[in-house]
Amino acid sequence: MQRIVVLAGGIGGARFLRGLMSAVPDADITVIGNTGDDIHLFGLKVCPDLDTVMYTLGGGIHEEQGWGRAGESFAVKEELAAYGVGPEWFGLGDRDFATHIVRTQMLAAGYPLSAVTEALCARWKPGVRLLPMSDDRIETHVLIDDSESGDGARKAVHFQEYWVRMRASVDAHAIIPVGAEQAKPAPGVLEAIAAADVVLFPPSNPVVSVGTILGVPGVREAVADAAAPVIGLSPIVGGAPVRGMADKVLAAVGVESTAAAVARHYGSGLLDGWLVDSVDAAAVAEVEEAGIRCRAVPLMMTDVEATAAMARAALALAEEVRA
Ligand code: FO1
Repeated sequence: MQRIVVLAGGIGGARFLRGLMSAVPDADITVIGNTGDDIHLFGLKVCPDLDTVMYTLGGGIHEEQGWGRAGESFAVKEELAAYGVGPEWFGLGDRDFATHIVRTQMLAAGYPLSAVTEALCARWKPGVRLLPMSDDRIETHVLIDDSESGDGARKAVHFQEYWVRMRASVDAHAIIPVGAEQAKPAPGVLEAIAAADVVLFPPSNPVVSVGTILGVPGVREAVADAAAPVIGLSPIVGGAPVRGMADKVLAAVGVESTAAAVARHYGSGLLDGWLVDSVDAAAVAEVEEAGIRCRAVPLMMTDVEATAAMARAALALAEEVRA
């Protein structure tokens, strides 16, 4: 059975996984999920990217939105707002609240996040092994101009505040994964990478999703040293992110929003192969000059079959690299 490890962010990662599972239903898939987007709200621990993968693969996701639960209601949020308790800009629904209550209760009882995630997945049966990148708390913060100070000062805001409240409308000067330096990979993460037949970077955000996972001490090295081919799919098509605001956080780390620049950002030390969209076919030569095998194929995840075709192309490129 083919062992596949996927480093996944939220919506893009989850949708890619659905295509991958349709392409290779018998594969043994381990997902290493980003937890840098995690946020503590109302005393509860919210893990957006883990939940997005769990709900998407488990059939509970709000399909159009890509995050949160289908058939959601917002009575708790409205009641909190009536007490003047926010933040009002973050949409936590009633069904979703239950997940965060169970998670927080288990964490308070002493279970690590990896065990809690396994327990939540016992209900959702996502069909993959979902591991948080770390059991330790890591929170991505974004350095922006402090518009109120007027003297050129900067301030750090939580990633969710930058992404959801501010819609990445101001420049990000730096991305800071608070806590990463002291963090350890969760149990099973390094072992899964070492035992993989192929490692995939889905078209997730290269900075705040895949980049944050690689930033957990030991993970980047494990991927670089993996015997398996490492294949990525570009989240940038025609010079712009397919979804989300990846261009803002790429600029913060000095990377242009092009498919080739993102491949060079990961580098040939990590990547063996890179898929760009057909519209970026001209970038293939540039990526190959950087020492990374590259192919141009359609990369729009319009439906499960189109996404499965992307996954098959990634696995075919892995075979080519291996040969
Ligand atoms: N994204 C939004 O654009 N607005 C929200 O209010 C929002 C709430 C939310 C609640 C739970 C959850 O699991 C995800 C949520 N997201 C929301 C998505 C999330 O902010 C980001 O898309 C990811 O963190 C980036 O991967």
